[in-house]
Amino acid sequence: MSDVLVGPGTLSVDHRPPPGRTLGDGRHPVAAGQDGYAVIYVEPEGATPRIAIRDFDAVGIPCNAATSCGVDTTVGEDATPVVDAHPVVAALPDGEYITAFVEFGGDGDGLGVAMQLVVPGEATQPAVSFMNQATLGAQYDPDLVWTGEEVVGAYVDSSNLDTAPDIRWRRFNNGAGATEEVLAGTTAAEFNVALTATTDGFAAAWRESSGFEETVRVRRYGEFGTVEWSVAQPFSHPTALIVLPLLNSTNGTYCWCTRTRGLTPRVRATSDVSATRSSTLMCPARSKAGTLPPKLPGTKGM
Ligand SMILES: [Ca+2]
Repeated sequence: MSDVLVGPGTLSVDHRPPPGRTLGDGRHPVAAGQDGYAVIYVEPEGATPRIAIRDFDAVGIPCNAATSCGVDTTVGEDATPVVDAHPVVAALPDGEYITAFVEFGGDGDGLGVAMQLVVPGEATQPAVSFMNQATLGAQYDPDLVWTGEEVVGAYVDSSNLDTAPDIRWRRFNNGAGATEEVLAGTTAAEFNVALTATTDGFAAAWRESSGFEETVRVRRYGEFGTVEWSVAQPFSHPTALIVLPLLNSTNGTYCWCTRTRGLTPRVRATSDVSATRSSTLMCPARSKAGTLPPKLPGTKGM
């Protein structure tokens, strides 16, 4: 194996360091499908930050013009991405990718969540549309998932001034979006939503914060309705840095990483059978070069 740059290498100009690239904090900056996988990232240092996607074939070879796949395709050329665009991507079954990112001004009021279909190898990409329907104030931090039948998107919404920040979600089928719905809209602060496909639908996990109390909630939308459960964050702290819910539903186990300032990062898991079965599975020691982290039970494909 060898490391591969996701985009062309750039040189320094006028003794300034070359521009950098970041994956952002989106839950799914990488997506794999039947034909390969793609990485979406931000080049934040231009007058307008640039979002780009690089696709690889099924065995990991970077696609290029010779293989008729896209090379470092710009996403959102007709939009205004922000530095904290936190782009995400989901692979579609026809070799295309659906992307989402945060941009400014395009929805008519402040930040909004833009979506764009990416067709590898095409010189002209489809136009941007918007995931959010309510546009008042800021909509940001999206996630996307392909369920096998449709695209589901979710994002943080601040259009309801009494309860914001909330989380809304929306289904998309063949490019048409259904009416958006409130996924979490209490007076607590809901944020950091993550999505995953399940055997009969999808599941969402998010953080809920009220005062000094914090809870991770998980809701599963399936063939037989919805199931929701939650787990209090035992390591909640006012200076907690971030929680990244990492969902894996192959065996009903849902994991996330808790990173709290001054404490060891922890990976926790819960099952939709019973929230009381949640437990701390791993407290990773400082990694040694060449040492793989221990495997979590049932976390294949996260
Ligand atoms: Ca807006």
